[in-house]
Amino acid sequence: MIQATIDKAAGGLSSDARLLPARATAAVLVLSMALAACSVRGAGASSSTEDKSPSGRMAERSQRDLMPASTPGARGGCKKKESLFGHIDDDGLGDRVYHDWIRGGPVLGACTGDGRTDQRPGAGMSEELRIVDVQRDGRDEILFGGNSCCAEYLDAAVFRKGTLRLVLRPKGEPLLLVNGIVDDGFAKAFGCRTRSDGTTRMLVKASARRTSGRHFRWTRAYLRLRDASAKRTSVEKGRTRYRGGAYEVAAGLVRAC
Ligand SMILES: [Ca+2]
Repeated sequence: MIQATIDKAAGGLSSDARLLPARATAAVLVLSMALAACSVRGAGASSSTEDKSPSGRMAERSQRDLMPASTPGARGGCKKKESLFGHIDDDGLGDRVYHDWIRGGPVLGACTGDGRTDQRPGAGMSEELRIVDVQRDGRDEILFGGNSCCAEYLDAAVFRKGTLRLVLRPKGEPLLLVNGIVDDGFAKAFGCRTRSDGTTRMLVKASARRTSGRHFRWTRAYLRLRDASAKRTSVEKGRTRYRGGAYEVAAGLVRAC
C-alpha cells in the first residue's frame, strides 16, 4: 500500500528524476512544495478577499468597528493583505492571523472577530504562515515558521482563552514540522491522515532516508493534537525501493491537511 502511495505521489515525474541535473531537481522540489502549500491553504484558509459568506462579511464589519485592541499594536498586522482569514476560536466569527517582521523580529499575531488580539514571537524570518484545521473540529491550527534553501520549518500555535499558545510536545519542546530536504539523501514531510479506525484525523510527520541506490528507510509518526499539546501515538516504519529522491518518498507518505 505504501508503495502505491509513493508511486501515486510521484506520478508525472521522470523515472530518472534522481539523475536530473541539480537545478532541475531543485525545480521539481520547489514545485512540489508549492503545490503542497497550496493544498494546505485551500483546505482551511483563504486570502482576505475570498471569504464572502455572511459570517465573513459580519467579521469584516466587526473588524471595522473594533473596540480597543487588547494587545497594543497587535491590530495593525491584521489589516495587511498578507493576513489570513480563519476560525481560530469557536464563536463562528471570522478571525485573522498574521506572521510578519515587526521591530526587528518575527511576530505571530491574531485578531478575533469579537475584537480580541494577541501577539507572540514568530519564527524564522516570518516567511511561512498557514491555517489548517487538523482535527476538523472547527478551530483552526496555525502553522508558522521560516525556510532554508531546501526545506520549510514550521511551528504550530492555537488560540485558547484569548492567548496564542505554542503547541508543545509532552517534554516541552515545540512541535517542529519540516517539509523538504534536510540533508543529502534525507528528507521530511508532514500532513494529515485519518487513522485506520476512521475516527481520528491526526497530524503526521514522515521521513525518508536513502540507504543505498534505490533503497530507502522511512518512518511515519502520528500525533494527536489537543489544544496546545501534541502527543505522538504511534510510529510506522518500513523500507521501500523507489527510483527517485528521498523527498518524493517522504511526501508520498502524507496527505495535505
Ligand atoms: Ca482544529
